[in-house]
Amino acid sequence: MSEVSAWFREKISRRGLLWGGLAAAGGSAIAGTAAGQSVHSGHGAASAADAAPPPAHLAAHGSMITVGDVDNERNGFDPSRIVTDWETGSVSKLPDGRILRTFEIEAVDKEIEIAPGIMFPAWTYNGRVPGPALRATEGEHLRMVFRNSGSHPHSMHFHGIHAARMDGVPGAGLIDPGEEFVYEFDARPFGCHLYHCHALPLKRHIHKGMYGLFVIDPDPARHPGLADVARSRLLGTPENAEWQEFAMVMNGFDTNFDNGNEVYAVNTVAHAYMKRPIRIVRNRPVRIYLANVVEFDPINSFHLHANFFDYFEQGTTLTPTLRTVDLITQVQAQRGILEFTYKDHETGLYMFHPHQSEFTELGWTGMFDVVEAVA
Ligand SMILES: [Cu+2]
Repeated sequence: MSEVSAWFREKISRRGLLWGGLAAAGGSAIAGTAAGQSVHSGHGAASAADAAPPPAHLAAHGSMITVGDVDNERNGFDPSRIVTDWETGSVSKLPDGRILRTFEIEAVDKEIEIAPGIMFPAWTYNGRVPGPALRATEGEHLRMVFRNSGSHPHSMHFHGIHAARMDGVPGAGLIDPGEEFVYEFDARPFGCHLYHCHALPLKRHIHKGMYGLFVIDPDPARHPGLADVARSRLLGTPENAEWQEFAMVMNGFDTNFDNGNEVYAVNTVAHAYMKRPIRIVRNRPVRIYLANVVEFDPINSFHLHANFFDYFEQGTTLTPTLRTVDLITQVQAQRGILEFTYKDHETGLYMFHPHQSEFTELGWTGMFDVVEAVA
């Protein structure tokens, strides 16, 4: 058989078996771990302030999205909450007056449900995938207290600037189960960064779920020419409060360990934002912190429907690196900030998805529900 036809047959089978009405089969042919699991239905997703109720027509069979609901409560995290949930740690003052920001992160083995009835034996930071979206301000001193309660040696490798001995491997090295290590460094440069485990085999440790956003907001005092822009990014300022900010990590899951993904998503749960669209207020600007951590596939992308956005590659500039685009591509570990508004649009549902149709159909697609101001 030619390579091409084998490839085609495989794509058809993974898509056809999992999605649409056939999902009632429980996905057991797709996910080894899902064999014998019943399809979960009737679990209402925990309500989130920014999540709209599922549009009836999308919940129907045959709409090319997963059937049934993931049990967010059992997972211990809800994509509708993760998308706005920033972890800011605890703050104290150093003797020299600078801010010390401390984060506590624990590696935990945990089986999570990534699509209705499809369980995945994940390795997590703080019991969630992606791990907590860490957020700090440029110039602060950061202390990352990492405890490994998992079954394998892990580490934390931060994208950012730090000493060799604070690197997640080599440098600090691997942290064994039961051990603790404290990573310490200053928060720089500002931007939309990433952290992940650096244990080998790297692709396994990453695709099992050990990654998260690491956002460093710009300090307006350090950017006099663009202080207003910097303030709009700085969490906690009135200028920032106007923005609707979302944390999105594009990820994928190899459920049968064949070095290919069977399920794709943004923030882990297939089609979560199709079933519960992300509500945005029409006349307020939107900012997305977006990272790609998909393993096995070289690139991912983000396409916005009916609109265009400005893009800040890696988030390390205060002026856009791309203007007026409706699609960006990201290789593995690439990330950036998207800014846009729907203020001149009519209200309604606007889709976002990668432009790799296969990823879209296998779970990575969502909707914004653009509404007038909410009282
Ligand atoms: Cu690891």
